[in-house]
Amino acid sequence: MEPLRFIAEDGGVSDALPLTPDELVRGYRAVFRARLFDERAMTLQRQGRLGVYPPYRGQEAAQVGAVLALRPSDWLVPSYRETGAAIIHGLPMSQAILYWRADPAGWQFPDDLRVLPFYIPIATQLLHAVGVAAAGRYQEEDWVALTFIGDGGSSEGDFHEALNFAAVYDVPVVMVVANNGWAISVPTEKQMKNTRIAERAAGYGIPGVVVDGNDLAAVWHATREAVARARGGGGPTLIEAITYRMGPHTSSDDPSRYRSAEDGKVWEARDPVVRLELALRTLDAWDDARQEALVSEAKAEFEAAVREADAAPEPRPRQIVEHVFEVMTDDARSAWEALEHG
Ligand SMILES: Cc1ncc(C[n+]2csc(CCOP(=O)(O)OP(=O)(O)O)c2C)c(N)n1
Repeated sequence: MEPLRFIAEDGGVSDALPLTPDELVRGYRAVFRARLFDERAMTLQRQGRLGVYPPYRGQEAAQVGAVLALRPSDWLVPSYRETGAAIIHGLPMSQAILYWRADPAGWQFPDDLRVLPFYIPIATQLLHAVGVAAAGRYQEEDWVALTFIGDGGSSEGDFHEALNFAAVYDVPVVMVVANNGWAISVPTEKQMKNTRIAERAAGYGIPGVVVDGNDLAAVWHATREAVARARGGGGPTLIEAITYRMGPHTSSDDPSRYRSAEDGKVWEARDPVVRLELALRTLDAWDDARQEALVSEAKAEFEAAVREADAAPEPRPRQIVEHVFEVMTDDARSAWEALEHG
C-alpha cells in the first residue's frame, strides 16, 4: 500500500488534487491556527502557566485534515494528542488552556459541542467512539464519529475489539491512526512486525487507507470519503496517516535520548504547515499580505484565549466530582460534600 499524496514536499500540487483552492485556504488557516496554539501552549507550559502538555507539532495536517471532513453534528473522540483537532471542531482555545491547566472547568466541554474530553488511557477512546456512533444510528441520527489513536495504541486489545465490533455491525465510525513512528521511546518496528497498520483493516473486512499524514489534502480527501461511506451505511474505515511528532512526547519528555537528530531534519523538510503554504503559493492562492493578516489574527485569538483562561474563577476542589455523572452517585455526593466542607 502506497500512501495517498496530492501535495509534494516542495509544495508541488498533483493534477488529481480533489480539493478546490478555497478549501485548501480553509485548510491552511486551520492548520496554522492549530500550530500557533501548540507552539504557544508549549511556551505557557515552560512559563509554569500550563500543566503537562502533549504537543502535536508535525501532526497538524493528520488531525486537522480529518476533522475538516466532519459536519458540526458529527462527533470527535480525541486522544490527548488531538488538541488541534478539537479546536478546529469548535473547542474554544480558552477552554483547551483550562483543560491543560487541569482546571476542572476545562474538562466540562460545552454541551452543544460534539467533542468528548481528551482520552489519556490509550485506546479506550476507540470503543467509546464506536458506542457514540452506534448510539446515533440507534436513535436514527445521521452523525458519524471520528476518533484518533497512535501507532502504539494499535497494540492494545481495545483497538481490536473496537474494530471488530464496528466492522461486524457496520457502525458509522472513522478511525485514524496517527502513525508518528514512536510510542514515547518505542519505535514502530519494535512494536509490530507489519508496520503498515492500514493493512490490518482487511482482517476485519473493512476498507483500510494509508495517507501521507503531512499532506492535508490527502488526509481531508480520504476522511471525506470514509465519512460519506459511514453516513451512507457503508460501515467503518481505518485510515493510517503517516506522520512524525516533531516535538517531545509531552512537555516532560526529552526525545534526544532516543531519537536521532537526522530523523528530525528529514521530517523538518516534510513540515505539513510549510508544505501547504508552499502549495497555496504555487496555486497563486496565497501571498505575503494574507500571511501577515493570518499571523496577527491567530496571535490575537490566542492572546484573547489566554486572557479569558486567566480570568476564570479559581477552581474549587468539589468540581473534581461534579459533572462526572448526570445524577451524582452516593459516593460522588459524599466526596463532593467532603471537598466542599472539609
Ligand atoms: C492504557 C494505557 N497504558 C499506558 C499508558 C502510558 N502511555 C501514555 S502515552 C503512551 C504511548 C502512546 O503512543 P502512541 O499510541 O503511538 O501515541 P502518541 O503518544 O505517539 O500520539 C503510553 C504507553 C496509558 N496512557 N494508557
